[in-house]
Amino acid sequence: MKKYTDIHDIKNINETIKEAIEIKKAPFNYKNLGTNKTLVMLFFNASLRTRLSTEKAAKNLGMDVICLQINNSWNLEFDDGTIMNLNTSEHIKEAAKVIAQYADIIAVRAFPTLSDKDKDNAEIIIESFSKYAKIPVVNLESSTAHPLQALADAITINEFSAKAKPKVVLSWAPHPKALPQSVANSFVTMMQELPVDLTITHPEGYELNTDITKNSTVSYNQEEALKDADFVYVKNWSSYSNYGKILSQDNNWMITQKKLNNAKFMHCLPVRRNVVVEDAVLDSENSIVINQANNRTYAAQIVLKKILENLNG
Ligand code: AN0
Ligand code: CP
Repeated sequence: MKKYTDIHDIKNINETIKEAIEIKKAPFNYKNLGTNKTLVMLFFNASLRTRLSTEKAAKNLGMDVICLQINNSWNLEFDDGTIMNLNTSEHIKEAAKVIAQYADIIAVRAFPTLSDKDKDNAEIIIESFSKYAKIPVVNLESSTAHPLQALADAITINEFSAKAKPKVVLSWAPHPKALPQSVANSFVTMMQELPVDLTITHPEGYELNTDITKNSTVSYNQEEALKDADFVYVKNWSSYSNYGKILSQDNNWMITQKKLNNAKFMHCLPVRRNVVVEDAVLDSENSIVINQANNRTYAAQIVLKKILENLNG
């Protein structure tokens, strides 16, 4: 694997899920693979799971890890030809090339603006790192995607699935802040690659990018969508058509124990209790959110392993 900015960078997803489950059984088996290799992680935004699980994964493979919270660094310019006499101190052309002197792999978290749709869709930040650093880039959640989360979610569904083709429902939930579509986008893209029966449910106006949802089933009726679900993945996102806007905070969309029935509850975390989902669900046996968080390590580890194998030739 040359990079992991997109789910489709994985050649065989079902095979990769199985490999990740194998690595989970013996996480230190490839301790020599990352010797004398450095992962630099750059965070433009907050993180708990991604920051810790990716570092853990890299260390399991014997890598060195350097982490930089980019707001403690210089403000970067991404536009070409700008007269940089305002807020930005350093251009991405220099910054990316400099980081590549210290890193063998760069991992970047950069959330969308949620105000400039074209800029967000162009994935300016992650694409600029790829373009100028010329070393493998790993997406730690970008403007439109969170592919490591989706891989961890796929591993978790595989582990908990009792059926050959489980019914998986992605349900929108209310949230007081405008959030990216990234997690939902990557989850949908991943589910489309797996043997699952996917239904997406959200209020009108919350349609995801149709280039992503393609022919997936979409329903505005949550109750109907949740019927006979095996896995219910809950996530808020802001409107894509009315870009970045909060159109509804209708708490009838919150997930309750009654709505969940016997399905497994999934969420990428962090989650707002009693806004997105009621306490009873998170505190029940049906919640597998901690298993998902644990699998973030093995998702990152299988991805880094494949990139290192490619680097080592
Ligand atoms: C972010 C989001 O929705 O994309 C990160 C989730 C992993 N969530 C929040 O900012 C609450
Ligand atoms: N799920 C996830 O990516 O969590 P963090 O934002 O804490 O990294």
